[in-house]
Amino acid sequence: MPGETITLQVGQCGNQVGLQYWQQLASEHGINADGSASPYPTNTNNNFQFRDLAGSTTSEAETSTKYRDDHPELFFTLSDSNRYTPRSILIDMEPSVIGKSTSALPMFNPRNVHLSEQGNGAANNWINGYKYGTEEEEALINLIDREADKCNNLANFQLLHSVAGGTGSGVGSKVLELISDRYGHKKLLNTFSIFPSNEDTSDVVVQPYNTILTLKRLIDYSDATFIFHNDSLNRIENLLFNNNVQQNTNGNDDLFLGANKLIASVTASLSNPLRFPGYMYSSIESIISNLVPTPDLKFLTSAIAPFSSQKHNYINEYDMILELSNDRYKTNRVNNDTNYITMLNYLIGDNLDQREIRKGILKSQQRTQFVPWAARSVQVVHGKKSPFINSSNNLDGVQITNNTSIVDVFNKILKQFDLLMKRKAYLNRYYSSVEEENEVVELFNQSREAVKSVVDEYKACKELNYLDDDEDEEDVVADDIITQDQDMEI
Ligand SMILES: Nc1nc2c(ncn2[C@@H]2O[C@H](COP(=O)(O)OP(=O)(O)OP(=O)(O)O)[C@@H](O)[C@H]2O)c(=O)[nH]1
Ligand SMILES: [Mg+2]
Repeated sequence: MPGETITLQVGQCGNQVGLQYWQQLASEHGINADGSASPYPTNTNNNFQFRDLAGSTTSEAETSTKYRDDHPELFFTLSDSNRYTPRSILIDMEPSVIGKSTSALPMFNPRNVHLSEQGNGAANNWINGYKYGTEEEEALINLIDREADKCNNLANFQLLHSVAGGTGSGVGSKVLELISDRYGHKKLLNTFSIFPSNEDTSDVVVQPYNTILTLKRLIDYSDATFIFHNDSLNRIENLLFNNNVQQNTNGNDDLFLGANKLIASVTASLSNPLRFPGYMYSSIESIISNLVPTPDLKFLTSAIAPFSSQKHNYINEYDMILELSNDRYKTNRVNNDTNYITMLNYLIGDNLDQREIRKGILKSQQRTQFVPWAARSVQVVHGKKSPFINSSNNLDGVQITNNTSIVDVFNKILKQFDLLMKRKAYLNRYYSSVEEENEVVELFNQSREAVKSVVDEYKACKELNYLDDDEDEEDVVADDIITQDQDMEI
């Protein structure tokens, strides 16, 4: 039996993504906004019927919790009065976003909400968020411990946040540190980290500072980080829904709604085999260990197949696997030089055709450029559709990969960071005295170095002898590759 997952949603982005995520999980398990459960449908002769306890006086809610084939309890607690509550902790430094979430989904436990008393937010400043998290350490740990105590067999913590603002980045970093300190060796810690739009100008000029500082904590404490890039999410949304996200927006909530649904879809799919058990993957640990071969290579990318497009109501398994390998649907940009380390395709549907899957795997293996030392393994997870969802698609697909496109993502951030740092632009927002200035500069330098080392690692992993344990040799390899890349640019 898999263990439970505790979610921490921090800051505006974390909580807005969190709302979509919980709405999706709730609908997949037939849980209403107030936490009450719908009766569990059973499939007889392809007609869905509600299981009934003939002659029993058992209430509808009890019936629905006793006779289930799914496992909502991995993500929800169930109260004595048969109400489901997300195993989630909601944190922000201003009240409006969480207020909207708890109104939309009263199933959230109000005791799991942590809000700053001042209520002004962290003003897009990692240090403000981090300092606040440090002051509130005890309250945060109490919340986390209390939720952990409710689990029989806690498997992992997952953090939803943006890396670029002040709260999700700064308080999020503190939360990672606290969890790692207390639970780190025993429990998995994974993050869903949203990266800002940086194609034109980033919407807040200091975002590269916040991103670099957050990345250092992700590098130090996370076991696996799923990266979502707002630019790529907008692009996929335009492709899927054939609209222009930038023009169809009115107000901040709508601006991110489509992107957040995409993130929620990937995040929910990840745990599909645990919540709707089949014969594959009985734990989150086994899924993550398939994706992350060494702790130095733990930044993951995903792709979402065009599940909502009317053109694609029916798609077979072969086509789905190929669609998922289409770079257009990746949540972070990849290019021709991208090498893959691991690849996991989730196909979620009923009665999957094994022959089509095998054909798809073979084709995808031929088309994918793997790093030379990795098993050229295109893996397929057979997910089950929720009996509560009456979607018009026969098959949903999500792909999660570990690949070297992270080099470009991180290099872009390093470049933006260096431009700011060279002129110490806006650096004074991060300190209030000369002593603090030195500390802050040191903190930035350490963080930059850590991010650069991940870039070097992902470059080095393209080599055949990457796994050799001769450190000197590895350094040489890294240098060689940098030189090669520079040559190519020229
Ligand atoms: N995908 C997505 N991105 C978001 C959302 N909300 C904000 N962002 C992005 O996140 C970054 C800003 O982070 P926020 O989450 O708003 O900031 P915060 O964590 O609340 O921190 P402060 O407001 O500074 O206290 C910007 O790059 C936004 O584009 C959202 O709901 N979805
Ligand atoms: Mg905010």
